[in-house]
Amino acid sequence: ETVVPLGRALATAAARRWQAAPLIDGRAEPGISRPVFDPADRRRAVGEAVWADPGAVARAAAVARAAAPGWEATPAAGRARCLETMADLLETHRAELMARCVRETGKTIPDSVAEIREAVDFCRYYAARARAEFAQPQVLPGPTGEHNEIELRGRGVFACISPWNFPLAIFCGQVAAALAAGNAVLAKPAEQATLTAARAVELFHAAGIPPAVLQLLPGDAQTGAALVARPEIDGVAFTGSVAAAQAIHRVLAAREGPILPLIAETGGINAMIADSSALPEQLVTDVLDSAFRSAGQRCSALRMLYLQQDFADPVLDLLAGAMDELVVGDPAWLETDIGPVIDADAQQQIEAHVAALRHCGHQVLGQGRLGAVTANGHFVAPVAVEVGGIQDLEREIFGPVLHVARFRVDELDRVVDSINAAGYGLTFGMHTRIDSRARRIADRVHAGNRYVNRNQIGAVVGVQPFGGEGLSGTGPKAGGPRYLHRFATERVLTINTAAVGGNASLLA
Ligand code: UN1
Repeated sequence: ETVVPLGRALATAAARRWQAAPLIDGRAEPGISRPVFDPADRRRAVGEAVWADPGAVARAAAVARAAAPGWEATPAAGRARCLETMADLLETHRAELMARCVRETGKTIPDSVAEIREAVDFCRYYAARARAEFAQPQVLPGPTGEHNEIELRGRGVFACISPWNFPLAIFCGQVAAALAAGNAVLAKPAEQATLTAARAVELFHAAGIPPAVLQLLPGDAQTGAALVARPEIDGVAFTGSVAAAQAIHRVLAAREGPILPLIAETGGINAMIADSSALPEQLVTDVLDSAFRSAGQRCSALRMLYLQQDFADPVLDLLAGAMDELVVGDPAWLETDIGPVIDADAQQQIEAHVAALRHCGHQVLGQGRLGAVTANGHFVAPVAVEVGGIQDLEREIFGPVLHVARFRVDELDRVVDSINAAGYGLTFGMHTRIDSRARRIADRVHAGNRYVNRNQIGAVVGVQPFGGEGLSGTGPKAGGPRYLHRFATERVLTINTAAVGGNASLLA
């Protein structure tokens, strides 16, 4: 296959050549095709998607059920090799994948580079975990005259339901984990990110994953509902909103038959605390990154910044000045800091939230620079708004909106209590030069990923395993050593080696 440069790949979007359709046993199913619009310019269709109806979901589920035992029986090293080939293909096809991330989901060029890197890392990391843990049983110590071993095996068929905000990284991460653990996969990408997922599935197949083992079901919540209701599935991996995770949980709970695992990675109302020993320039840099990178459309993003009151004014002055320099514009331009938000609905919700805070007299800082180019897209200027504290935020606002509150140092523990009381537990940031305080506060905060004196986004696969507690997710963490266990079942084999006649030959 020819490798296309980024410029040509971006131009392909204008020609509407990108397609997504239900891919069942390697065959694209026809159906009503819907145009997919560029969030940076809603007049521009960048491709077309056919959504999977309940019939397509049922056909794919039957194919997956039949294919699952063969994939489970494929040695872990063979499964791992396919994922390593996939990682190589992602790198070879970097430009065209980046173009899809940019034009389909409005990701900036740096964010699109990070997408590819994270997708590659997930494939390689889970391949390595499969080789380490799934290749052979682990012998357990026990009494003499007895042999005990434990092994990890695939569960069967996994439904992987992924979000639009990491159209390649999380899509590939879920799929790679399920495949590495020995499962057949029914992949349902978010309705706003089907074109990127469709290309990823083609590459998985080119890497050697059998078409019956990985099938694509583009669609919306109805497609997802049809999928989680299928009797053929043995588990669900979901990343997205808390409300959608709870809905899936209810559907699974109402089913007859075995109790199925749900791996849920959901949202957060993530906080950062900065005391007045923090370095203001470092703090402002990290706040800009954490709150506004990816237009704030990360579950890890900073939403609630607590500043010690005796240095809040100078920090807010610096922050407002820096925010005014952020360039909001076409994500394909290198100088753009903030691209569009995903769609009209997202834009409207964010704008309504900010308008409501303004209406209640909250002070709004910083505007960003909205260029003329933004008139036809779903662009939102970054803002920071002063509020009383995290208790004023009813839900996660998924956009470039930072909330700020001031605290006195004797209120520090109360601030931590209110962060914990919000019920989420994804990321947390602490900026201080008092080492003992950093550790003490980090210890008290219920959050899966805690960061000291740096930004609180961009967890690196295998280095910072990522995932939350409470309303933020079920764990164990993606990109961590135990993630594949959620996609697997454990089997123990016990042999009486002292039995009359001897069973030692069973151990051969
Ligand atoms: C998400 O936004 O859905 O650390 C999760 C980070 C990313 C977040 C991914 N791993 O910023």
